[in-house]
Amino acid sequence: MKLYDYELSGNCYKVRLLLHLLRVPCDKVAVDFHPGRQHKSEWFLNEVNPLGQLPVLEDDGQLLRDAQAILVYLASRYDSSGQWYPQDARARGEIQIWLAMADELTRTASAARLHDALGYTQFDIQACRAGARAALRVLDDHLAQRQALGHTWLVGAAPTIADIACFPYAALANEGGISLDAFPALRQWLWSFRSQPDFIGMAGIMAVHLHTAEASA
Ligand SMILES: N[C@@H](CCC(=O)N[C@@H](CS)C(=O)NCC(=O)O)C(=O)O
Repeated sequence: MKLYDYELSGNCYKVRLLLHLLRVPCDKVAVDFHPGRQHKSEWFLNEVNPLGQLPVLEDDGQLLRDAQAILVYLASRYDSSGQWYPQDARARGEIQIWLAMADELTRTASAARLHDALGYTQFDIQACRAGARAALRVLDDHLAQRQALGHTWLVGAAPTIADIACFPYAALANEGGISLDAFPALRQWLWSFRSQPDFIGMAGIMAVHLHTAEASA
C-alpha cells in the first residue's frame, strides 16, 4: 500500500492517523506540495490524480483519491472491529453528514490556513474565515447537544471516521486566523480526541498524554 502524502496536509494526516490506529503498514510517497507544487506536475496529474490534490492511496493496484473516500475504504476493509465505520444504516447516514462537513472545512478553514501559512493569496481570506466559522458553529452546536446527553463523539458511543475527518482542520483553525474561543463544545471534543491513547499528531497538533503522578515519577 502507498500513500501520496504531504507532511503538513491535514487531509493526508487523517489518512495517516487511521492507518496508524488500524495498524496497517503503508509506504509514504512524499509529494513536494510546497514550494514544489508537485501535485500539479504532469506526472501527478496523469498518473496519480487528475484533480491535482492530495491525499491519494494506492492499494492492490487501485488508486483512491479524496481523504473521506479513503477513510471509508480503509475502515471498511481493514477495521475488523467495525468501530470506525459501523455496519448500521443510521450511523452511516450520520457519518456521511460529517464527511461532507469535513470537505466544507477543507474549502474554508484549510484554505484560510494555506493563505496565512503558505501565502496562497488567491483565496478570499475573509470569505474563507466566515465559511469556516459557519461550519464550526454547526459542529459546536451538535457537540454541545451531544455533550449535554453525556456523549463525547460526533456519532454513536465511540469515535468513528466522522471524528477523524472533521478533526484536523478544526484543530488547525487558528493557523488560518480563526479563533476557537466561541466554540467551547468543539474545544472539549478536540481535547478528547487528542487524549485517545493511540493518537498521533502532526505539526501544529499535539497529543495529550495524561500521566498520573505515579506513571511520570
Ligand atoms: N476533497 C479532497 C480535497 C483535498 C485537498 O484539497 N487537498 C489539498 C491538500 S490538503 C490539495 O491537494 N490542494 C490542492 C488543490 O486543491 O489544488 C479531499 O478531501 O481529499
